Amino acid sequence: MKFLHVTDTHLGYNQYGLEERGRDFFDVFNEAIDIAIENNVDFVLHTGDFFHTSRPTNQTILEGLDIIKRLNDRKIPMFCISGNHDRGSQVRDISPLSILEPFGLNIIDNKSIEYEGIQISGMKYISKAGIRHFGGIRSILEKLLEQGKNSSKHILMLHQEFYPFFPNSNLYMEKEIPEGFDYVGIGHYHVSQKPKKINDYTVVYPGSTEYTAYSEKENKTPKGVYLVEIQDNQFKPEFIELKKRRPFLFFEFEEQSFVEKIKDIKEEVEKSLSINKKPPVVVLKGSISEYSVKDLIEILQKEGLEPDNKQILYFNFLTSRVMADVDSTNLGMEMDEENIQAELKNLIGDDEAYDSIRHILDVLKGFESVDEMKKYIKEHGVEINL
Ligand SMILES: [Mn+2]
Repeated sequence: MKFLHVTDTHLGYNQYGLEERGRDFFDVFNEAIDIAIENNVDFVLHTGDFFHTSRPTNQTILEGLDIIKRLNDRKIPMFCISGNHDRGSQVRDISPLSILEPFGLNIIDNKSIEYEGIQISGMKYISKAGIRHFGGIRSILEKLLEQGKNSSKHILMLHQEFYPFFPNSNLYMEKEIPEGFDYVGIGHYHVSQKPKKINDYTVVYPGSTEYTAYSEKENKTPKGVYLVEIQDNQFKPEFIELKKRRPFLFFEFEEQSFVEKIKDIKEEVEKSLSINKKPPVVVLKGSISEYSVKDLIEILQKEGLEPDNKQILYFNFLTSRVMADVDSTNLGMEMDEENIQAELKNLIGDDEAYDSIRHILDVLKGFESVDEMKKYIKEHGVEINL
């Protein structure tokens, strides 16, 4: 018996507003499916964030259906849970994964099923505010464990912020996950981890299939999936690297010697192009005081370095201003959702208040207009269900 464990595919994420980045997420998801098919697996596990948003575009839904169809054609079922990105607002709408359900996707949100002698349980992502409300997740997991008490092979699928991967989390695996499960597959943390034995179960974090936000730590670990063999009630996970991911090249620079960096950048880009088909994203990190990001881009252009989809896909500047210039703080900083959340957390300064506000924002994201929101509040009051 064999299965493939993939997670955090974030289908539909056009990072930096680029369609090419959207294609990248689709490419690596398909590469994972290729691996499943080549290895003749019995099923595929997906531990959340199949889609990047709870409102994928029609194009993205079609791409999701394409993935499911490829597996259906080979009679390989996929078992999936909802992550924080694709669970739906919970107030206004259901998870977008439900669209794929009639076409064969098996959603294991807070339930347990038996498949060819293997018990498969899953819990959809619960926010920090939700965890406080329930007083942890152990009681939910105990109920799932109970449903598979006669099985010697019990898989648990989770998408949660466990300590120490999320240093602010107070969810501890040893405390929250009861003994009795055999394989605990977890999504949400995008940096892949070596399988680890905790209590009597094996914990596996495959990590995301692509980068959703650049981090140096993440760039040092390969992107991939786990191929898991079940032999004599033992789970044997083997990491398989995904080769179709977009290469990211990282450079730290000093403003004064920026021009000198260009030689390094050119060399590394060439090296990357000789190994990878895809032109790289070039990440440039440094402090600036006299120049703006626009100035730096002009310097690069003069040297013939320009994003053109042949040599370099995109320049991602991670810059901070050294001078106390209020208007230009973080100029050019990549303001994606994770950065905005970090800024907001800083501003609020209180973890609990931040979690509640983030939860409310998540709910509000599900409304398409202010009128719609007003109507909802009028009908239901302002109490927001966790
Ligand atoms: Mn994710």
